Amino acid sequence: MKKNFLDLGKQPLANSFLSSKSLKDLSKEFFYNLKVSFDKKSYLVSIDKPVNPKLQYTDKYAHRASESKTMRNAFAQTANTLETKYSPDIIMEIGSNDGVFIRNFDKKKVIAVEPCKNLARLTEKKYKTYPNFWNKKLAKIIFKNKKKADVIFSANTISHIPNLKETFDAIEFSLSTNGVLVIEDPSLLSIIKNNSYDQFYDEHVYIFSTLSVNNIVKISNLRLFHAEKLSTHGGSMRYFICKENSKYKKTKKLENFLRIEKKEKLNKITTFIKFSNRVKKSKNILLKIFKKLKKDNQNIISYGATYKSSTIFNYCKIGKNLINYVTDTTINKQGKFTPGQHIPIISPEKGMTKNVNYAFLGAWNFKREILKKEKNFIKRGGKFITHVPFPRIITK
Ligand code: JHZ
Repeated sequence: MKKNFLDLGKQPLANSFLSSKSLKDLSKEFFYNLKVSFDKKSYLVSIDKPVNPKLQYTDKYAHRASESKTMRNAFAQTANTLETKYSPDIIMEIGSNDGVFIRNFDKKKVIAVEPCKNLARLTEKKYKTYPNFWNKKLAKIIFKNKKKADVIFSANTISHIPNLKETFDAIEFSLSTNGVLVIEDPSLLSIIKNNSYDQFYDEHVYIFSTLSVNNIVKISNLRLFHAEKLSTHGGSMRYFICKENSKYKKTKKLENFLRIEKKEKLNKITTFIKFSNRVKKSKNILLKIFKKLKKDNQNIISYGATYKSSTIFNYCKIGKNLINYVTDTTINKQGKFTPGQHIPIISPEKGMTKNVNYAFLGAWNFKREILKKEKNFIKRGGKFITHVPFPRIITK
């Protein structure tokens, strides 16, 4: 039984950056109601009414996973660990984005699945890349005359696919007898602790907890046997899943995560109602900070045109009245406008000028990398604004 606990209002697609041409005809801008619910039976937290994936994963997909040094290093390290641990003959990635993970492997071993055609084109010359949505039909095509996968890896993708039963069924079909599925997604516990409600947007159909993953994989004859905590994306989890009858034993680490999450009451609706109240407070305090600075004639920009910040700007109604522009290193975001609030996006080279007094950390998950990069901004008196775990001004 699903119960809504959070209403983030009318939201655009977080990936729908507008060109100056599309700004002229806003009737085409798509909005949906972003409500988040909790299922008392499976403990799964999900968007109440997911958007059609065909509207989201188009050939204009903006996010490039290799854009930050932190993520390039994290993926290289993960690839190395999986290679050493499982020595896979075949490794498949679901949601290969710009190839930041697969490029660490011998190309003969790799199968990539990436439905955004602009991204699939980036890897298809070197790696076997399927420009399709992951489902059973595709799994049957891929593995028709091929040895099954020893490792299936998927970062920030499984939580994006509405039909989990079909997704996991297709994975179960594609794994070798002792093959391992390794998935990484934002951690529900970290979101609750950080008050990072911006992790809720159209693409994050699900925000997993260890408790919910443990339940949902069972419906496809899979078994969660191990979990690890990650620092990426403001707190993520890496889940290790195998076929029901394979050789892996449930680890103590996994049991510990399940215990912690029960202690933190991630299996109770009351936890999420309290979180929802904290979100409302966070919005009010953040708005107060912005309005006060603006009244004092301060120049405020935002750092990183993240999907996450689309939720914040549209929920808090932070627009061009409060933010001059957003900087982002991603070439195909530059020159565009943010979804819903239509704030211009420019390069950091153009944007991090002497006039800037405050920069909102849209990419707060890369705080360490950004503060290191922007030492000169801080030296000359520039300050950052963040909303995690509570809204405030920071310089370190
Ligand atoms: P970042 C996307 O979300 C969408 P976003 C997706 N749904 C998902 O799950 C996560 O990624 C993984 C820029 N940047 O990674 C680059 C700078 O400009 O937090 C990116 O555009 N300067 C798939 O968008 C953005 O910030 C910098 O120094 O919330 C970061 O986006 C750095 C470090 C980043 O994901």
